[in-house]
Amino acid sequence: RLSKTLLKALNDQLTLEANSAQAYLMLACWADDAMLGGVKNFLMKHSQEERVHMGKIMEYIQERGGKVTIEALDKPGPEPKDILNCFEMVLQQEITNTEAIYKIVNLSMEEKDWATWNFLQWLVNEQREEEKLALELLDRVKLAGGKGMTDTARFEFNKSMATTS
Ligand code: OFO
Repeated sequence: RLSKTLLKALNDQLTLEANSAQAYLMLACWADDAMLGGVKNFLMKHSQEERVHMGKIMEYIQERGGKVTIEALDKPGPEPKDILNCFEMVLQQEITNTEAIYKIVNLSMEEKDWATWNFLQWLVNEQREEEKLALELLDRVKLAGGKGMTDTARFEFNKSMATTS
């Protein structure tokens, strides 16, 4: 059985994943408005990934006999100022998610709940990948000119994002 503390932490994480999905959705809509269809595709895929994380946590809580609580979501925002700011927000969000997951990993260790610890390793690996990708993309935006990107660089970057996942 999950302890009360771990159950609460996992439910909070479930909400955080759902909020991350909302935040990616907001960024995707901003990209659409900014005529960045490739960037939008990428952000939409990531919004879905966050929903997958949410679903996995939900299944895990239920598998351990815990009660899932579905909370209201936060309004994401404000929208990014420009393409550089958009990818800075992506990286910051992933870092925040990683930190939250590490806290639950610590908790599971303290409680010697090895099943939860083991389950969380999947998320730890997932976050390592996501932070790596977010860092790479931020570098790519900077190399393409960052805030001062020319229209051509913007076009090329957007095109390359359509196939990035
Ligand atoms: Fe972006 O990964 Fe979930 O937490």
